[in-house]
Amino acid sequence: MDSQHDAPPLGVGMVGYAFMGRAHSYAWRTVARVFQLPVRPVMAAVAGRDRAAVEAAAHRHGWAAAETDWRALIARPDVQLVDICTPGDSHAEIAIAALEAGKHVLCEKPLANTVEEAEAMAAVAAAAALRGVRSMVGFSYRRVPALALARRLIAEGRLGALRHVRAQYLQDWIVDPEFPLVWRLQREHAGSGALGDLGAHIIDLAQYLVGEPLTGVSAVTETFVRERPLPAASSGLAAVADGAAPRGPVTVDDAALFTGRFPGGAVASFEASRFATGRKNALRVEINGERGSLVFDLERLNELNFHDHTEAAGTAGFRRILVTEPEHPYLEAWWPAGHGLGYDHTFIHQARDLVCAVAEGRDPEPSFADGLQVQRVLSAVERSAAGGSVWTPVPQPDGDRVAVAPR
Ligand code: SOE
Repeated sequence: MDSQHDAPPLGVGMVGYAFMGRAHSYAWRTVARVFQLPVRPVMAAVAGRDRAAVEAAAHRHGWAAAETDWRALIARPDVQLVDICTPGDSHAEIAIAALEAGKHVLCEKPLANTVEEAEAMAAVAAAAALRGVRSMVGFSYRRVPALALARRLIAEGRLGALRHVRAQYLQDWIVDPEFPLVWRLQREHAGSGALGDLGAHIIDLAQYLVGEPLTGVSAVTETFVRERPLPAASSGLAAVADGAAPRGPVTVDDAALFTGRFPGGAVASFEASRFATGRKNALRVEINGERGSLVFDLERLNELNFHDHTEAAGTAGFRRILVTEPEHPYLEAWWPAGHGLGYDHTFIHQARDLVCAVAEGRDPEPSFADGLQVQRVLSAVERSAAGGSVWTPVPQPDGDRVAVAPR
């Protein structure tokens, strides 16, 4: 019999089953078939408010049972790990309840809608960790093999002292002003707009790749379309004007642009937008150091471009590393070299890293403390933009404010 079948079970319960829930379900279904794991994830139950819809989702995505109340899901004895795939306004309540009930937690990004919520979550997570209860934030792009390789190369000093971080995350799905006012465009549900949804990813990636937290930011944000038609199912958000379809205010940013500084001296620029026509899911990062540069583009996610500036100038230049060799991060379990991976694999790698940490009694990364740090940057960006792009320090993980003024 396959050793996986002998591994002890780890019951997983998931809350929410929309886009992220589908991606996570796929990962939970697949992870033990690809990686040799010390525990065997069992898809015990999924929770959602609508009984018919959640039962259909359970059936379709492979969950053994369905619950209509997330509290019932947490209380199930066959659930040891709670995977939170809901909008940000419910993350804190669900995560704290699960951790206090002794259940490990995977929480989708951004960790919360406010710094206060994230602080509470990080405090509960730190206390839970002392009891062996683990928590992790779903910054899935850390699990792109090329980006994990970039991290490895930077940590090995292959770029030398870092000078520039240039990060963009661009989409275009709400360019049409008639696109409805979905939850992602409402501050009370999403916390912020492109900033928290897309900017959170590139903030986390930049901090992960550099290995340092941002010390401060200067930002502009913009909401290009300020009113949108209400989604068919919602009501009570706005008045009907002269027989027109009811509309409601967009209460989040459509785009956020900001600069930042790292303690080691690198300067950074970030751009997150849902209005970059033609850009569907374009996440790009370039890092320049004194000894070389790295470039990553999610649309070519099996590749990492590397320029070694210590090579002779006559032949130096960017070269493409095809990140599909067995020695590359995560690749030992996949296909022969050259047979690339995709967006979906990042969620499988995330599930693998989490269950290994749980089984081995380690704290996984990114931790809730890392999620809190990203939340502090998001908040600093909003405060900077509101104050006319004023330089805004980011409180540091040790609690001290690092007073870094722009030079
Ligand atoms: C937004 O469109 C979104 O789905 C993000 O919420 C995800 O985190 C990202 O992976 C893809 O884009």
